[in-house]
Amino acid sequence: MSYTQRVIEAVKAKDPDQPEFIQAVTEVLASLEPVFEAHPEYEKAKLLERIVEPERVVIFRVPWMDDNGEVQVNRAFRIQYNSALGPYKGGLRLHPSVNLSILKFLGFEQVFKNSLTTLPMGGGKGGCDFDPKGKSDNEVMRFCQSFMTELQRHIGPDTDVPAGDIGTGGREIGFMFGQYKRLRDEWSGVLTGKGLTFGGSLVRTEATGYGLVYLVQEHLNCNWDAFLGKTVCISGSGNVAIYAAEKAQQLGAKVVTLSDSTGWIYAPEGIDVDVVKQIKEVERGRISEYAKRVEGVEYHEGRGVWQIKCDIALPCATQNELFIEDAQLLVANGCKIVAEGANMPTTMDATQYLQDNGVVFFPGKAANAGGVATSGLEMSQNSERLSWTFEEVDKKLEGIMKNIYHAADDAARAYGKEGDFVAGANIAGFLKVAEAMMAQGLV
Ligand code: NDP
Ligand code: 2IT
Repeated sequence: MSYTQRVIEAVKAKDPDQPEFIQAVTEVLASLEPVFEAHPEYEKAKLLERIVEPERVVIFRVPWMDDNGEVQVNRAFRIQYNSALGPYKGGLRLHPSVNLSILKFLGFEQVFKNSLTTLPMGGGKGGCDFDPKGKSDNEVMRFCQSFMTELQRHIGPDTDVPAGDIGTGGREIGFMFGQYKRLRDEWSGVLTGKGLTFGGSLVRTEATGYGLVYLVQEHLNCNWDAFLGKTVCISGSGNVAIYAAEKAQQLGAKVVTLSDSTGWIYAPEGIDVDVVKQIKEVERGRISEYAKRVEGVEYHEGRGVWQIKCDIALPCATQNELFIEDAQLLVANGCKIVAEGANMPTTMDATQYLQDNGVVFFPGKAANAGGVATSGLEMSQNSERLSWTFEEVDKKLEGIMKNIYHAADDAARAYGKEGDFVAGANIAGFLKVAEAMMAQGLV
């Protein structure tokens, strides 16, 4: 058995109850085989055994009181995965499904994603099984304050810098920042995704979706092609989905689908992003509302966006939302590119099927890195007590995404896997972390 296979088996034996974590480890390690053939010193240093184990995991309770005066208790986590490249960096997910397996998969992926950005950021992830849906602003505030009352002991601008993820947007980051500042008596860039009046960066809201489209655009441009005239299917209707749709349409594509956990819409003439923003960002409503407000739009309960014919598919909702049956439909309908706006939305067999059938596939750790990259730019601006213009940040974001595309492309070629952006992104992201860990000794 190869070194990578042995480590995968060891992870399965040690954490059999963590399916998402096992999936993420398997997907990364399986593509690293050629790296260990070229670098036997990594195996001797037990680099993989160290890399799959988080440096630290904090689990804590979050007690808070709801609007009826009833006590609620949630379970929260912060996974400080790897600090070889910089302070732990990664989002906070607020969703009832949150557990150790999901956060370990996200933290593990984040290590390599952050490495690909070329900015000095280690990897981390956190969150809580709290569901912000249906809660009042006051309940969300009380939850965020209680959550930060414990989390503040473990984070800091040079230690660990959390940000948003599913269920955590500007409102939640604002409440958390306020509580951190109050408890520590310190204004610092300890969180990213802050409001623009208190240290947030322009473009951070748009960054993940825009970055996703910039990366695909670079691929198209390198192949004498463009977004202009393309039909795009997107899943989700949150932060990533909305700004992916906005940028794709700015570049002349037509985005025809969006979804949420209740249902999905098909808009043959293209989505009106302003209407989606009003429903999702302002009213915190359901995507079904869209079909009530815009003529000629179908709404369906359940899942189903991947059955719509498209050139480019951008899964932007959550993990494991694009299955082998969906991959078969996409291929049958002539889809040419799948790029992951979400983290690990495509199952392993679906990814394999897409790649085997000539679809160019961009994994999340490359394609959605624009969000955390812009968080890195927010940290830089906070450190120098300055804020850059929209154009400046947007240009830097575009440059970083182009760079990630070529880093993944080059690494794939260098290791005999031309066109395999999964292998390329994993190898390019891993090598930098590996080199840094080797240089820093046995820690
Ligand atoms: P949001 O909370 O803004 O939106 C999430 C969207 O996905 C909503 O439409 C939500 O529907 C849907 N969704 C969430 N969970 C499920 C589920 N279990 N089943 C079906 N639909 C679901 O989150 P983001 O847009 O920020 O995040 C989306 C994805 O992108 C996640 O995988 C996240 O990790 C990833 N990501 C986010 C970054 C960021 O900067 N925000 C950066 C990089 C990656 P509903 O409202 O019904 O729950
Ligand atoms: O998955 C991700 O990269 C994020 N949720 C963004 C993390 C960040 O620190 O901006």
